[in-house]
Amino acid sequence: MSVKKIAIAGNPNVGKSVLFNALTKQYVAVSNYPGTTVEVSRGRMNLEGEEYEVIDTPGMYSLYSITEEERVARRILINERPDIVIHVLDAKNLERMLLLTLQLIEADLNVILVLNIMDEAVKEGISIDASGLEKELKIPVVETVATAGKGIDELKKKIGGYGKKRL
Ligand SMILES: Nc1nc2c(ncn2[C@@H]2O[C@H](COP(=O)(O)OP(=O)(O)O)[C@@H](O)[C@H]2O)c(=O)[nH]1
Ligand SMILES: [Mg+2]
Repeated sequence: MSVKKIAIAGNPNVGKSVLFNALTKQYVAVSNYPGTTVEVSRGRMNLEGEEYEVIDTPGMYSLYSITEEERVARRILINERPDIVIHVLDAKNLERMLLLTLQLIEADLNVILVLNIMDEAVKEGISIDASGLEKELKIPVVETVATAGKGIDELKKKIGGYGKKRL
């Protein structure tokens, strides 16, 4: 059985690595991306009998890369063609960060949108119509608090569902 690939992508400091650790737990390998000094972590996750490789990609603001980190992230997304891309964003900065979601969708990637740091968003009085966003973007959307493990089970369900429907 072939191993499906999941890339976790998004701006720096949105909780990608916390989410990566919540999904993978063990068998994590950290190495420099070939020809660069940028470190990329790869781990394994088993979900409903399906084996996945999970990749924690370097922070990126745009798919049209400027920094070496962004170039590595782009190469992983475009050259490695992961089966699923989890776009993690900071729910407090939803509008600004949705641009990258749209770029990922336009690049024909299978995107799951994770609205992370919902705890702080709620404290700031921000409420998000996640199901409206799902309908509008036509991709799965999950609200999470990665540091508290909230929403991780729902994310796993969406990953499993994506596997059955689209891959
Ligand atoms: N309050 C809150 N902080 C979070 C959450 N997820 C991540 N963080 C914090 O955000 C910071 C950046 O997380 P990290 O996973 O390193 O972000 P990355 O740069 O996207 O990999 C860390 O201090 C985390 O503890 C969350 O859901 N809520
Ligand atoms: Mg990180």
